[in-house]
Amino acid sequence: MPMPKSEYIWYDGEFVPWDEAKVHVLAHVLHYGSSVFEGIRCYSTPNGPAVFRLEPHLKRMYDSCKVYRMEIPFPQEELSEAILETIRRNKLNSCYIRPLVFRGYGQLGVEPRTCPVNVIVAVWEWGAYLGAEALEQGVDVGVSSWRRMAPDTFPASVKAGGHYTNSQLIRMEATDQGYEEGIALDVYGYVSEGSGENLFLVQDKVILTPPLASSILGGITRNSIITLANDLGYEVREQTITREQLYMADELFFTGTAAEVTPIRSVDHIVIGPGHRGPVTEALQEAFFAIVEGRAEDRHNWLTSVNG
Ligand code: PPE
Repeated sequence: MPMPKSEYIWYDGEFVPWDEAKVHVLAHVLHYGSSVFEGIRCYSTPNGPAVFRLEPHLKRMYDSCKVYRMEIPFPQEELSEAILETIRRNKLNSCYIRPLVFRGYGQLGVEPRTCPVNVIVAVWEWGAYLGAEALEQGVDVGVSSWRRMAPDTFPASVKAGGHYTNSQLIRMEATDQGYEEGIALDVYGYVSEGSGENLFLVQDKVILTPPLASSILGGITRNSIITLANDLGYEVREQTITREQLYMADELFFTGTAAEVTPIRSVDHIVIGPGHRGPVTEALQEAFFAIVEGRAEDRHNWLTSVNG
Protein backbone atom coordinates (compact mmCIF):
# COMPACT_ATOMS: atom_id res chain seq x y z
CA MET A 1 0.00 0.00 0.00
CA PRO A 2 1.44 3.39 -0.95
CA MET A 3 1.77 5.89 1.88
CA PRO A 4 -0.90 8.57 2.28
CA LYS A 5 0.13 11.78 0.54
CA SER A 6 -0.24 15.26 1.89
CA GLU A 7 -0.11 18.38 -0.26
CA TYR A 8 3.25 20.02 0.35
CA ILE A 9 6.76 19.12 1.36
CA TRP A 10 9.11 21.77 2.70
CA TYR A 11 12.28 21.52 0.59
CA ASP A 12 15.27 23.79 1.34
CA GLY A 13 13.05 26.65 2.39
CA GLU A 14 10.30 26.32 -0.24
CA PHE A 15 6.98 24.51 -0.22
CA VAL A 16 6.92 22.02 -3.09
CA PRO A 17 3.93 19.87 -4.15
CA TRP A 18 4.29 16.33 -2.76
CA ASP A 19 4.85 14.69 -6.16
CA GLU A 20 7.53 17.18 -7.17
CA ALA A 21 9.85 16.79 -4.16
CA LYS A 22 12.62 14.87 -5.95
CA VAL A 23 16.37 14.19 -5.92
CA HIS A 24 18.88 13.33 -8.63
CA VAL A 25 19.74 9.60 -8.91
CA LEU A 26 23.39 10.46 -8.32
CA ALA A 27 22.68 12.24 -5.03
CA HIS A 28 25.31 11.14 -2.50
CA VAL A 29 22.69 9.92 -0.02
CA LEU A 30 21.34 7.28 -2.40
CA HIS A 31 24.75 5.67 -2.80
CA TYR A 32 26.19 5.90 0.68
CA GLY A 33 23.27 6.40 3.08
CA SER A 34 24.54 9.86 4.00
CA SER A 35 21.53 11.32 5.74
CA VAL A 36 20.26 12.15 9.20
CA PHE A 37 16.59 12.21 10.04
CA GLU A 38 13.99 12.54 12.76
CA GLY A 39 10.61 11.03 13.41
CA ILE A 40 8.27 13.25 15.40
CA ARG A 41 4.56 13.03 16.09
CA CYS A 42 1.93 15.72 16.10
CA TYR A 43 -1.18 14.86 18.12
CA SER A 44 -4.69 16.18 17.97
CA THR A 45 -5.61 17.87 21.28
CA PRO A 46 -8.64 19.89 22.42
CA ASN A 47 -6.48 22.99 21.78
CA GLY A 48 -5.66 21.96 18.22
CA PRO A 49 -2.69 20.03 16.84
CA ALA A 50 0.41 19.88 19.07
CA VAL A 51 3.90 18.54 18.34
CA PHE A 52 5.41 16.22 20.94
CA ARG A 53 8.90 17.21 22.15
CA LEU A 54 9.86 19.22 19.09
CA GLU A 55 12.97 20.77 20.62
CA PRO A 56 14.70 17.56 21.79
CA HIS A 57 14.00 15.91 18.43
CA LEU A 58 15.60 18.81 16.57
CA LYS A 59 18.48 18.89 19.03
CA ARG A 60 19.13 15.21 18.32
CA MET A 61 19.10 15.93 14.59
CA TYR A 62 21.65 18.74 14.90
CA ASP A 63 23.78 16.56 17.21
CA SER A 64 23.59 13.64 14.77
CA CYS A 65 24.69 15.93 11.94
CA LYS A 66 27.59 17.15 14.03
CA VAL A 67 28.98 13.62 14.29
CA TYR A 68 28.78 13.16 10.52
CA ARG A 69 30.17 16.67 9.85
CA MET A 70 27.00 17.71 8.05
CA GLU A 71 26.34 21.37 8.29
CA ILE A 72 22.59 22.05 8.29
CA PRO A 73 22.18 25.25 6.27
CA PHE A 74 19.31 26.46 8.49
CA PRO A 75 19.31 27.48 12.14
CA GLN A 76 17.30 25.22 14.47
CA GLU A 77 14.63 27.88 15.10
CA GLU A 78 13.98 28.17 11.37
CA LEU A 79 13.52 24.41 10.96
CA SER A 80 11.29 24.37 14.01
CA GLU A 81 9.08 27.02 12.39
CA ALA A 82 9.25 25.17 9.03
CA ILE A 83 7.86 22.05 10.72
CA LEU A 84 4.93 23.93 12.25
CA GLU A 85 4.24 25.69 8.95
CA THR A 86 4.34 22.40 7.03
CA ILE A 87 1.65 20.99 9.32
CA ARG A 88 -0.45 24.14 8.92
CA ARG A 89 -0.12 24.17 5.11
CA ASN A 90 -1.19 20.55 4.93
CA LYS A 91 -4.13 21.20 7.27
CA LEU A 92 -3.42 18.11 9.38
CA ASN A 93 -4.67 17.65 12.92
CA SER A 94 -2.37 14.77 13.70
CA CYS A 95 0.54 13.44 11.70
CA TYR A 96 3.98 11.93 11.66
CA ILE A 97 6.74 14.42 10.88
CA ARG A 98 9.87 13.41 9.00
CA PRO A 99 12.64 16.00 8.76
CA LEU A 100 15.55 14.69 6.69
CA VAL A 101 18.99 16.19 6.13
CA PHE A 102 20.89 14.60 3.25
CA ARG A 103 24.01 14.91 1.13
CA GLY A 104 22.70 15.81 -2.28
CA TYR A 105 23.95 15.88 -5.85
CA GLY A 106 27.53 17.01 -6.36
CA GLN A 107 30.23 14.41 -6.66
CA LEU A 108 30.30 10.71 -5.94
CA GLY A 109 33.04 9.15 -3.86
CA VAL A 110 33.05 8.32 -0.19
CA GLU A 111 34.37 11.68 1.09
CA PRO A 112 31.02 13.44 1.25
CA ARG A 113 31.86 17.03 1.96
CA THR A 114 31.95 18.20 -1.65
CA CYS A 115 28.18 17.64 -1.90
CA PRO A 116 25.52 20.12 -0.87
CA VAL A 117 23.44 19.45 2.24
CA ASN A 118 19.71 19.48 1.52
CA VAL A 119 16.84 19.48 3.98
CA ILE A 120 13.23 18.42 3.66
CA VAL A 121 10.29 18.23 6.05
CA ALA A 122 7.44 15.89 5.16
CA VAL A 123 4.29 15.19 7.16
CA TRP A 124 1.65 12.54 6.66
CA GLU A 125 -0.91 10.54 8.57
CA TRP A 126 0.67 7.47 10.17
CA GLY A 127 -1.40 5.30 12.51
CA ALA A 128 -0.21 2.66 14.99
CA TYR A 129 3.22 1.44 13.85
CA LEU A 130 2.93 -2.20 14.85
CA GLY A 131 -0.75 -2.55 14.01
CA ALA A 132 -3.88 -1.15 15.60
CA GLU A 133 -4.40 -3.99 18.10
CA ALA A 134 -0.74 -3.99 19.15
CA LEU A 135 -1.18 -1.14 21.65
CA GLU A 136 -3.64 -3.28 23.62
CA GLN A 137 -2.82 -6.88 22.75
CA GLY A 138 0.94 -6.59 22.46
CA VAL A 139 3.24 -8.00 19.81
CA ASP A 140 5.11 -11.27 19.32
CA VAL A 141 8.81 -10.72 18.78
CA GLY A 142 12.00 -12.71 18.37
CA VAL A 143 15.62 -12.10 19.26
CA SER A 144 17.42 -11.33 16.01
CA SER A 145 20.47 -13.12 14.68
CA TRP A 146 21.61 -9.65 13.59
CA ARG A 147 23.40 -7.60 16.25
CA ARG A 148 23.36 -3.86 16.68
CA MET A 149 26.56 -2.15 15.64
CA ALA A 150 29.68 -2.24 17.79
CA PRO A 151 30.36 1.14 19.40
CA ASP A 152 33.43 1.75 17.25
CA THR A 153 31.73 0.92 13.95
CA PHE A 154 28.69 3.20 13.73
CA PRO A 155 27.55 5.75 16.30
CA ALA A 156 24.31 4.06 17.41
CA SER A 157 22.90 7.11 19.16
CA VAL A 158 23.08 9.05 15.90
CA LYS A 159 19.93 8.78 13.82
CA ALA A 160 21.58 8.40 10.41
CA GLY A 161 19.89 6.91 7.34
CA GLY A 162 22.70 4.44 6.69
CA HIS A 163 22.30 2.88 10.14
CA TYR A 164 18.87 1.68 9.11
CA THR A 165 20.31 -0.98 6.79
CA ASN A 166 20.96 -2.81 10.08
CA SER A 167 17.39 -2.15 11.21
CA GLN A 168 16.07 -3.45 7.88
CA LEU A 169 17.92 -6.76 8.32
CA ILE A 170 16.47 -7.12 11.82
CA ARG A 171 12.98 -6.26 10.68
CA MET A 172 12.96 -8.48 7.57
CA GLU A 173 14.24 -11.46 9.54
CA ALA A 174 11.51 -10.89 12.14
CA THR A 175 8.81 -10.68 9.45
CA ASP A 176 10.06 -13.81 7.72
CA GLN A 177 9.94 -15.69 11.01
CA GLY A 178 6.37 -14.57 11.65
CA TYR A 179 7.20 -11.99 14.32
CA GLU A 180 5.97 -8.43 14.37
CA GLU A 181 9.40 -7.11 15.35
CA GLY A 182 12.90 -8.25 16.27
CA ILE A 183 15.02 -7.47 19.30
CA ALA A 184 18.71 -7.08 18.56
CA LEU A 185 21.50 -7.83 21.00
CA ASP A 186 24.58 -5.63 21.09
CA VAL A 187 28.00 -6.87 20.05
CA TYR A 188 28.67 -8.15 23.60
CA GLY A 189 25.45 -10.17 23.60
CA TYR A 190 23.45 -7.85 25.85
CA VAL A 191 19.95 -6.72 24.91
CA SER A 192 19.96 -3.58 22.81
CA GLU A 193 16.68 -2.55 21.12
CA GLY A 194 14.14 -3.24 18.37
CA SER A 195 14.70 -2.27 14.73
CA GLY A 196 12.90 1.01 15.40
CA GLU A 197 12.07 1.04 19.12
CA ASN A 198 13.69 1.13 22.53
CA LEU A 199 12.91 -1.64 24.98
CA PHE A 200 11.77 -1.64 28.61
CA LEU A 201 11.45 -4.52 31.05
CA VAL A 202 9.48 -4.67 34.28
CA GLN A 203 10.66 -7.05 36.99
CA ASP A 204 9.27 -7.00 40.53
CA LYS A 205 7.86 -3.47 39.99
CA VAL A 206 11.30 -2.14 38.98
CA ILE A 207 11.65 -0.81 35.44
CA LEU A 208 14.83 -1.61 33.53
CA THR A 209 16.06 -0.36 30.17
CA PRO A 210 19.39 -0.82 28.38
CA PRO A 211 21.86 2.09 28.70
CA LEU A 212 23.10 4.18 25.76
CA ALA A 213 26.28 2.07 25.81
CA SER A 214 24.25 -0.97 24.67
CA SER A 215 24.24 0.50 21.12
CA ILE A 216 20.78 1.99 21.35
CA LEU A 217 19.34 5.14 19.89
CA GLY A 218 18.67 7.52 22.78
CA GLY A 219 14.92 7.64 22.22
CA ILE A 220 12.90 10.72 23.06
CA THR A 221 9.98 8.43 23.94
CA ARG A 222 12.36 6.40 26.13
CA ASN A 223 13.35 9.57 27.94
CA SER A 224 9.69 10.59 28.31
CA ILE A 225 8.71 7.18 29.70
CA ILE A 226 11.56 7.31 32.23
CA THR A 227 10.23 10.70 33.37
CA LEU A 228 6.63 9.46 33.58
CA ALA A 229 7.70 6.31 35.44
CA ASN A 230 9.51 8.47 38.00
CA ASP A 231 6.40 10.66 38.28
CA LEU A 232 4.37 7.52 39.06
CA GLY A 233 6.87 6.52 41.75
CA TYR A 234 8.59 3.62 39.97
CA GLU A 235 12.27 2.97 40.28
CA VAL A 236 13.89 3.07 36.83
CA ARG A 237 17.34 1.64 36.18
CA GLU A 238 19.39 1.99 33.03
CA GLN A 239 21.43 -1.19 33.10
CA THR A 240 22.69 -3.96 30.84
CA ILE A 241 20.10 -6.69 30.30
CA THR A 242 20.70 -10.31 29.36
CA ARG A 243 18.61 -12.32 26.91
CA GLU A 244 17.15 -14.59 29.59
CA GLN A 245 15.98 -11.57 31.58
CA LEU A 246 13.60 -10.93 28.68
CA TYR A 247 11.99 -14.35 29.04
CA MET A 248 11.68 -14.03 32.83
CA ALA A 249 10.31 -10.48 32.85
CA ASP A 250 6.91 -9.65 34.32
CA GLU A 251 6.32 -7.17 31.49
CA LEU A 252 8.11 -5.97 28.38
CA PHE A 253 7.30 -3.09 26.11
CA PHE A 254 8.70 -1.05 23.22
CA THR A 255 8.81 2.72 23.03
CA GLY A 256 9.29 4.94 20.01
CA THR A 257 7.75 7.85 18.19
CA ALA A 258 6.11 5.57 15.65
CA ALA A 259 5.50 2.64 18.05
CA GLU A 260 4.52 4.90 20.98
CA VAL A 261 4.24 2.46 23.93
CA THR A 262 3.65 -1.06 22.61
CA PRO A 263 3.45 -4.10 24.92
CA ILE A 264 5.35 -7.28 24.01
CA ARG A 265 3.47 -10.49 24.71
CA SER A 266 6.07 -13.08 23.69
CA VAL A 267 9.75 -13.36 22.86
CA ASP A 268 10.98 -16.36 20.84
CA HIS A 269 7.53 -17.92 21.46
CA ILE A 270 8.03 -17.69 25.22
CA VAL A 271 5.05 -15.96 26.79
CA ILE A 272 5.96 -12.90 28.87
CA GLY A 273 4.20 -12.67 32.25
CA PRO A 274 0.49 -13.41 31.83
CA GLY A 275 0.71 -12.99 28.02
CA HIS A 276 -1.11 -9.70 27.77
CA ARG A 277 -0.46 -6.05 28.59
CA GLY A 278 0.69 -5.76 32.20
CA PRO A 279 -0.36 -3.15 34.78
CA VAL A 280 2.85 -1.09 34.69
CA THR A 281 2.79 -0.93 30.90
CA GLU A 282 -0.84 0.11 30.99
CA ALA A 283 -0.23 2.82 33.60
CA LEU A 284 2.64 4.24 31.55
CA GLN A 285 0.62 4.09 28.33
CA GLU A 286 -2.19 5.97 30.03
CA ALA A 287 0.19 8.59 31.44
CA PHE A 288 1.76 9.04 28.00
CA PHE A 289 -1.45 9.21 25.96
CA ALA A 290 -3.16 11.48 28.50
CA ILE A 291 -0.44 14.08 27.94
CA VAL A 292 -0.11 13.82 24.16
CA GLU A 293 -3.86 13.83 23.66
CA GLY A 294 -4.21 16.86 25.91
CA ARG A 295 -6.31 15.04 28.54
CA ALA A 296 -3.78 15.71 31.31
CA GLU A 297 -1.83 18.83 32.13
CA ASP A 298 1.31 19.19 30.02
CA ARG A 299 3.38 19.45 33.21
CA HIS A 300 6.72 18.85 31.52
CA ASN A 301 6.09 21.31 28.68
CA TRP A 302 6.32 18.63 26.03
CA LEU A 303 3.77 20.00 23.58
CA THR A 304 4.21 22.78 21.03
CA SER A 305 0.93 24.11 19.74
CA VAL A 306 0.90 24.23 15.93
CA ASN A 307 -1.43 27.19 15.73
CA GLY A 308 0.34 29.17 18.47
N1 PPE B 1 15.61 2.94 18.33
C1 PPE B 1 15.60 3.01 16.98
C2 PPE B 1 16.56 2.17 16.21
C3 PPE B 1 14.68 3.85 16.35
O1 PPE B 1 14.67 3.91 15.02
C4 PPE B 1 13.77 4.59 17.12
C5 PPE B 1 12.77 5.49 16.47
C6 PPE B 1 13.83 4.50 18.53
C7 PPE B 1 14.78 3.68 19.09
C8 PPE B 1 12.95 5.32 19.42
O2 PPE B 1 13.32 6.67 19.40
P1 PPE B 1 12.25 7.85 19.63
O3 PPE B 1 11.36 7.87 18.44
O4 PPE B 1 13.08 9.07 19.76
O5 PPE B 1 11.51 7.52 20.88
N2 PPE B 1 12.32 5.06 15.21
C9 PPE B 1 11.71 6.02 14.33
C10 PPE B 1 11.64 5.52 12.91
C11 PPE B 1 10.67 4.43 12.64
C12 PPE B 1 10.56 4.15 11.17
O6 PPE B 1 10.12 3.04 10.83
O7 PPE B 1 10.88 5.02 10.33
C13 PPE B 1 10.36 6.48 14.86
O8 PPE B 1 9.77 5.82 15.72
O9 PPE B 1 9.91 7.53 14.42
